Amino acid sequence: MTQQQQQKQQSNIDVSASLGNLKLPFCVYNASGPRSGTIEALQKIAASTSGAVLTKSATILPQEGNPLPRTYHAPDHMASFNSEGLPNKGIDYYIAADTRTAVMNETTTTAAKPYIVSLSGKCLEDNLEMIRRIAAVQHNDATTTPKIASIELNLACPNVIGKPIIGYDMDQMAQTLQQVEQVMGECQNRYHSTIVPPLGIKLPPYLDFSHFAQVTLLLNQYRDMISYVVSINTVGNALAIDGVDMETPHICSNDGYAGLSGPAVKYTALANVRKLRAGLDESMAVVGVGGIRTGQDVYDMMLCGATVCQVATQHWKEGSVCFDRIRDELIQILQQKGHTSIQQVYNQLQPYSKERATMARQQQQQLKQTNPTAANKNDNSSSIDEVQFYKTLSIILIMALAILISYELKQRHLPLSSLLPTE
Ligand code: RRO
Repeated sequence: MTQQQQQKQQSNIDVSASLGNLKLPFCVYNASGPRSGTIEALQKIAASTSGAVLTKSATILPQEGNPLPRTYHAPDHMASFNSEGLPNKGIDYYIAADTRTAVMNETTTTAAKPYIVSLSGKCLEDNLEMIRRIAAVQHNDATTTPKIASIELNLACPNVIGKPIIGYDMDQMAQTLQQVEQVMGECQNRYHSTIVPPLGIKLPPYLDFSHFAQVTLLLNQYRDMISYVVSINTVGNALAIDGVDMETPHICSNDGYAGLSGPAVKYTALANVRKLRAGLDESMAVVGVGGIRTGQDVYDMMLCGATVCQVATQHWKEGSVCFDRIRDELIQILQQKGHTSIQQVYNQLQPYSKERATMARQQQQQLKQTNPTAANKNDNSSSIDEVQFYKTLSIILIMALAILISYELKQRHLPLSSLLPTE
């Protein structure tokens, strides 16, 4: 197939998605957190391929966050740490009509993308007040102002010193959901039903099956209010230390304890998405987030039952160009697998079977013969093969050198000891 034909086929592959009643031109967007705290940062997301624009979690008032240094990237690129402590410009900044207009005017794609506001109040009353303000501001909007398409209520921030993660306390979470339902109902009555945007709930990672059972039982009771859940927030209270030089944590705030993100958490995120998808009412979508770097990572999340995905750490490190790259990679995978739409992958993870393992090995071998470059990309062992190759090459070179030296010594009638340094 020529490059032109390939491009034409690629453009026919549908990577758009619906999240509740939101339409996303691309099924991947930014996570709340890195590069989402200012109008300038949000404009870059709006101008990119990202399927939506999501703000940093807001508190009622602007705040600076925890003291620096409060972030750390491990040198192996597998893990990142943050104890940001909710630095943000305050809810009024993110919901102002001027902000939304300035941000969303940067959107260059023909399809509109949603503007979503994340909330992480310091207490329940703060979250309720922010929901009231969103309803009020949308009520006063001009028809041309881009809407706040959804609210992501963050019940999982690990970095507010002295405040436990709400998502781990089922009683507190139940009380929060009950109060939010009441306030959303009040706003709908006061204004108009479409004024209060659909709600997503951001969850912490769960590690025990009994916790998945508890949280899904609770969330299912609010199926009429919750459009989607976002899983996972960072793995709370991880510790990165500099044991070589400083013998201290890398991060100053909160005694060094910080939220863990990046590729290391991808496996926990996949499990959370799969367990939530299995336990939640079908009417609620699951947004997959945690360790997504590549198109393959998105594909894996979709297999586990994510409807759309968010990118946090990779967006932090690479900037908004990551969305273009991930989109291209995802389209290529879909094309290779013969899919015409990302929706065909949704929740399609199959149980392990020996037959599938054999089939996969055979497919990989075939691909190696027909397209070695693509096969290498799919095959994690290729880099291991490369290391093995260079090891063998080094041994051969060392042996050749030894033979050459011993030959030279023989020619000159010198003993081996003549190579040793003299006093
Ligand atoms: O700002 C933060 O410290 C932060 C938040 Br709100 C969050 O939800 N998750 C995280 O890892 N850091």
